[in-house]
Amino acid sequence: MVETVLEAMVAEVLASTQVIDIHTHLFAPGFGSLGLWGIDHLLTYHYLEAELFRSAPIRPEAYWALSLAQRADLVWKTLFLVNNPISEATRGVIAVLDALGLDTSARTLAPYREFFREQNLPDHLARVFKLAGIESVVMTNDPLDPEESPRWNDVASDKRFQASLRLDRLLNQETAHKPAEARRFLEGWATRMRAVYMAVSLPDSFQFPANDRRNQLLTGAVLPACRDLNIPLSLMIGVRRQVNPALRLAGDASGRADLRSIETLCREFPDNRFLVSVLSRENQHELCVYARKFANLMPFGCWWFLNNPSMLEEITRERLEMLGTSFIPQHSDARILEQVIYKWRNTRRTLAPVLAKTYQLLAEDGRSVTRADIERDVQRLFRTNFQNWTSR
Ligand code: FIX
Ligand code: ZN
Repeated sequence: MVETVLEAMVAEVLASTQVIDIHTHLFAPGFGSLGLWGIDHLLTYHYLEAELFRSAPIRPEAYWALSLAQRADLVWKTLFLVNNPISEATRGVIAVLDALGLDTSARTLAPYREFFREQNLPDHLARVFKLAGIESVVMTNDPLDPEESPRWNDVASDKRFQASLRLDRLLNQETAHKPAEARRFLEGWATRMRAVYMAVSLPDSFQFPANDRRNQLLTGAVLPACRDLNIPLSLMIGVRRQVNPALRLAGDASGRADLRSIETLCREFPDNRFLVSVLSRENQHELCVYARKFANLMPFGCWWFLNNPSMLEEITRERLEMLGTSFIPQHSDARILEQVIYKWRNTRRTLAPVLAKTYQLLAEDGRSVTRADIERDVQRLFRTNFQNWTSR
C-alpha cells in the first residue's frame, strides 16, 4: 500500500485515540450469559449466517436444528475452507483470530475453542478493548426484554459499559402502555440504568406526524422524558424487519425512508437532541442536508449493511464535505465481544485516507495542518461529539 506522510500521521492519530463506541449489542460481564464472546458466537453472527445460506446446500430449518457448535463448524467449513473469507464479515473473523495471536489456517475449530476456553473473561475483555482501541461501549438495553430486565436487580456498574434505553418493544410492538404511564416507566428506567440516550429502530415506512400509537407515545412520553432527563433520542431508520423470517436475525432488510419526519421532529422539538442513523444509502445525503438545517440533529454511524469500506468511505467523505467534523462517523454494532477488534480496525483503515485527502485539499487551498490539528478533529469524531451530545 502506498501511503503518504500525511496519511501515516492521520493513521497514527486514529490508532492512538480511544473511541467511545456509541451503539453496540454487547453487555457488561455482570449481565452473565447475555454477553456473547468466543469462536462459536463469532462464527454464528447473523451477518455470516446470511452468507452461509448462499453457499451451503442447507435449508434454514435444518440449520436451526443443529447445536451451536455444529452451526459454527458448518459456517467455518463453508465460508472459510470451501470458500475464501473475502467478504467483510468473514474477513473480520480472520482479523480477530490474527489479532489474538492465533494461526488463521486451522482446518478445525479445536485450537480456537481451546484458546477461548482458557481465557478468563475480565482479562480477555481488557485485552480486547485494548486491541480495539476503545475506551467504552454503549449497550442496547430494553427494559421490556424479559431476559434482560431482571438482571438489572443486581448488576454492578462498569464504566466501560454505558446503558442506552431501547424503546423497540414499547414503540414497535403492541404494549398496553398509555403515554402518561409510559413516560413514568421510561423516566424510572432511564434513571435506574443511567442511560446516556434512548433509542429506537424504525421501519422505512416511519412517518412523523401520523395518527398512530407510536406517534402518541413519542410525543406524549418519549420526547418529554428525554427533554426532562436532558438526554438525546437516537432514531435508527430504515430497517424492514423479517422480510425472510426463516433466517431469523439475518432476515431483516433495508429500505429508503421519508426523512421529512426528521425535519418535523427537529423543528417541532427544538428542546430535544436527536442522534440519527439511516440504513439506506439513498437517505445519506438528505440526512446531511437536514443536519445543516438543524443543530439539534447529530448524524451517526454507517449502520449494518453500510459498515463496509466502500460505503463508509463514500458516506464519510460526504459528511466531511457538508458538516466538517460535526458528526459521529461510526459505531461498531458489535454483538460478539471480539468483533470490536475488526470493526474498529476496519473503520480506522478506511477513515485514514479519507481524512488525509481532506487535509491534502486544504493544503492545496493554502493551509496545511499540524498533528495537533488532526488530533483535535479525531477527538471530536471519536469522542467529544458524543460526550457533548449526551452531556456526560
Ligand atoms: O436494531 C439494531 O440495533 C440493529 O443494529 C440490529 O437489530 C441488527 O440485527 C444488527 O445487528 C446490525 O448490525
Ligand atoms: Zn444495533
